[in-house]
Amino acid sequence: MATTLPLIESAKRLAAYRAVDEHFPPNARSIGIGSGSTVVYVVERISLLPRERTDHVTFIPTGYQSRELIVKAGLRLGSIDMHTETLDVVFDGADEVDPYLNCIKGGGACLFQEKLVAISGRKLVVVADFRKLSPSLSTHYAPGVPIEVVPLAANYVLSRLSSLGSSAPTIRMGGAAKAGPCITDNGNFIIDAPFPDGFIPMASSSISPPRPLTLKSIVGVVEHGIFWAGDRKPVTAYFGMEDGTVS
Ligand code: ABF
Repeated sequence: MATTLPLIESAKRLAAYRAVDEHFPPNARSIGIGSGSTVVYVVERISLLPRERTDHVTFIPTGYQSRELIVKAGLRLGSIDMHTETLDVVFDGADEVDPYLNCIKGGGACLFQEKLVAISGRKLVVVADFRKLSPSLSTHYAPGVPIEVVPLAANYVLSRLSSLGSSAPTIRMGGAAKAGPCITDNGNFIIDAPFPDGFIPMASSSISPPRPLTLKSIVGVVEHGIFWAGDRKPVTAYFGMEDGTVS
């Protein structure tokens, strides 16, 4: 059965509403808000909460889009560079999630700030529709691993990624006309690096730890889009399913 757009949007909304209902703390002080279209429903649900639960909360964005979401919802906007305490919870989307809740993120080019905010939170709650479920990272999300790189180093990083087994690493083009490279909120490029063989399955995770570490060791790489559940506080995920359930 062809998956219709309304079905996908309904699945996103179901996941987002359930996540907020189960993880927005009664005495929240600071909440991280990720990027993408599913997180739109997270903010929608939060804005439906009683004002006494949200008026005193600072909402930390992960880029221009989530900043706009927070402001338009009339919620108090903060900024990660001005925030010192641990965030109560971070809600964010993902491009691909494996059974160990490892994620590929960065399809929206916000991965650096998403990872900075995620690592600053007590827990990360991922919200996604059923299309994001994957048996092993880099097998479903065709563009591959988004990697934020310093523009000057982009060609060097491309060559290193090829030597690491990426089949066709490419600099992501931006804008409607795709006339030039996509420029992130931090002034960098994004390289999308597909790894057709996926990641070496490990007992505790579906990705091989050296691979993410290897990516970070390439000169010019600012951050990569593999969010490895093993290296951070608890991760929870909510998937809106085609049959209207949430798993
Ligand atoms: C964001 O959510 C990005 O990391 C990722 O690309 C995006 C997924 O978008 P959507 O929710 O629209 O599927 O966090």
